[in-house]
Amino acid sequence: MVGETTLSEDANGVNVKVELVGLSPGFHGIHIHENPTCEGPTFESAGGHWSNSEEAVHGLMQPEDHHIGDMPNMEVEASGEASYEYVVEKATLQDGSGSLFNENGGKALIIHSGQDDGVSQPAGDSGDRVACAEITKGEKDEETDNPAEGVEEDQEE
Ligand SMILES: [Cu+2]
Ligand SMILES: [Zn+2]
Repeated sequence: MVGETTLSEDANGVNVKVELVGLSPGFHGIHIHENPTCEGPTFESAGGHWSNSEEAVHGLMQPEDHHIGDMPNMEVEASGEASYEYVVEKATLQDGSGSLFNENGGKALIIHSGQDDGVSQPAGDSGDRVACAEITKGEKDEETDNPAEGVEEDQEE
């Protein structure tokens, strides 16, 4: 897989754009996880979902507060290509409440093997972590290689 992630400040939060090729067709869970660390092949190093509230639970379909890092599924076309865009509300690339650089100095964008059902804990039953991009301040064009799975993802801010 080869992909590129672009993050930009939006009036309503942080705009997350992902362009990639080489992922299996269908729906894939995609979230912002709490640590800016992508160590393959399992990417457990990225930790759980980014949450800035004790009460938050997983899933955009939850009636109560959900993880700030929860996002809708990414749809990959039959060709293996995907073009994804979503604005993460209450998030910011600047300092202060909801900053992606609070706590651990950054975050990680993770794509899963399966679909996020929007309600199951802790991650929507979306399966293995198949791609990871580190989100850190001031480092552009960072690449994360996973020799074990041939995963490669570029990330820009
Ligand atoms: Cu995830
Ligand atoms: Zn979540």
